[in-house]
Amino acid sequence: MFGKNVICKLLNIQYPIFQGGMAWIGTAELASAVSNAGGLGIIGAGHMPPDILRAEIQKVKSWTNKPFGVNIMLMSPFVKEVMQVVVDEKVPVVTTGAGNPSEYIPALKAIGSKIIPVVASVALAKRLARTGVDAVIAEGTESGGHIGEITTMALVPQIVDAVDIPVIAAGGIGDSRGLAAAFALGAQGVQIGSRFVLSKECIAHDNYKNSVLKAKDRATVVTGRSTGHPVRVIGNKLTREYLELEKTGVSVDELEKLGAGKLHLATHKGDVENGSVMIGQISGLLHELKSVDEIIHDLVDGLSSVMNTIEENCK
Ligand code: TUI
Repeated sequence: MFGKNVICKLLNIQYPIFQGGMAWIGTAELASAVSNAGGLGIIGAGHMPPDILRAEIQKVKSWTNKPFGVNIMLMSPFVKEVMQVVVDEKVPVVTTGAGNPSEYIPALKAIGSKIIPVVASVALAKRLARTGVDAVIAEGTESGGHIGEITTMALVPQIVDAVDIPVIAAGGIGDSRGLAAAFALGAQGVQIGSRFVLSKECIAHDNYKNSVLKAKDRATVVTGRSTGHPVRVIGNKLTREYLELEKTGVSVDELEKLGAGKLHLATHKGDVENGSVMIGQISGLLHELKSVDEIIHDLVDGLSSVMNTIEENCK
């Protein structure tokens, strides 16, 4: 299976399944486990300083000899330095998020990295396809963390029709049905975040995992629409305060002050009331903690039953 899949051939991986490069959560532990299981593990650089990122990359290199990636958050204050680290370390795959990575593409291509930006619109997908990126990740608004406006269902086929490079679907994919749906929309691969948060290898605090386990379909809210940087998180004390402040029309600076350090507070300190529990809408579907290996095998093994269901409905 997947012997002819263009993403598997492009990246030399077994399954066209990326683990979203989540800040503070996509550590060397999770990324190496996903790569060892045949997917593409991705270190989430988030706001990481360059020396910490270099150490994470070196850990992944010592824990797997399979391809892996780094996600660079383009709003990071260290973006230039972390780009230099991925170039120095010759990271095989670089994904980017939260912006336009055009200025960094020549340096990444020069060292042979595959560059696969996350996009949330057709316009940016088309612009980046012209700059020679290897594929794009079309991320719907169902995703956790920093998001765009368009749903995965609407975004993926529009991007598939607009570009002639491979498309990886992201946002709202949690099981084999989501994987098959992504293929049905024309994507050649998927990126999955929330499902991997509920893995044994993920180092997030138990309180973080438990609040994801408890989450139902309407558990998440979107903060930061007024700042132009919407973020999907589980509704809690912090989001109630934040959304109240947004209504009063305080400055972006004030809102950013309230948000600072809150992801780490939740992922590492386990304060899921005052911290930021970034997760996708699909968390309502996720009820179990499993190993990365089991998650990947469930996704792949479940495909044939989904195909049968599709055939039954088409008879
Ligand atoms: O980047 C993400 N998700 C993230 S990054 C993150 S770290 C963070 N920490 C604290 C506060 C806020 C964020 C948490 N989650 N996903 C990829 C993604 N990229 N989603 C949406 C976009 C995007 C949005 C606009 C990509 C490009 C874009 O275009 C800008 C332009 O110039 O056209």
